[in-house]
Amino acid sequence: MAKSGYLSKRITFITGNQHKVKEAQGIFSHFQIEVEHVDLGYPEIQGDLDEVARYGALYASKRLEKPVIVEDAGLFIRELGWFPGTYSSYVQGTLKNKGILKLMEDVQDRYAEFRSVIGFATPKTEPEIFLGVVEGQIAHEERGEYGFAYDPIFIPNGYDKTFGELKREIKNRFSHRRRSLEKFALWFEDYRGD
Ligand code: ITT
Repeated sequence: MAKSGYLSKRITFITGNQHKVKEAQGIFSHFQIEVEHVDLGYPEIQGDLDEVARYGALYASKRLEKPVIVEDAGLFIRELGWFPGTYSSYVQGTLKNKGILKLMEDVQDRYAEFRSVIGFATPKTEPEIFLGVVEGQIAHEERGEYGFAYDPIFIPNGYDKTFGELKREIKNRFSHRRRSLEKFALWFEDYRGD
């Protein structure tokens, strides 16, 4: 997939989440992109994933004075009005998976999707946005030790295992983050800006 003959490129990934860094390194290894991780922290404004990523990327690129990516992600459950969505991080720290399973106790329609939005910005240009989605179902119980956060309760379509039961390499083949990062990587390979 990587274009041979191209020099490797570097991108700074702003996140406080080590799992995201490991996943990004695995995914970018298919391209000639090296990841520099910076845990800078940026204000997460109230808004949809796009707005959060746009704002965060611009803020971080201006602070560090270089091009950066940030990622905003979440689990969206249809029957719960797409909750927890942009509140995923907060809900994971409060209700946790057990609380979500309780809300879903007698629910038939278990459709859910993980969404990931990468925001890329430089101090001088408007942010670019890359969306990745993976569809699936909410399990009836937590299963598996791999991954993080909602992985043990999310069964991707086409599988009978949760993300928590799938090794990182497998999740990385088709996860929401794979899809958003891959879109970004394909675009970034040809990016000639500063
Ligand atoms: P940042 O520093 O990058 O913001 P974060 O963990 O706060 O890291 P988000 O704001 O993007 O990340 O919140 C997304 C939350 O959604 C995250 O904390 C998890 O609870 C959940 N989530 C996102 N991607 C996930 C994945 O691949 N598997 C399981 N849960 C995920």
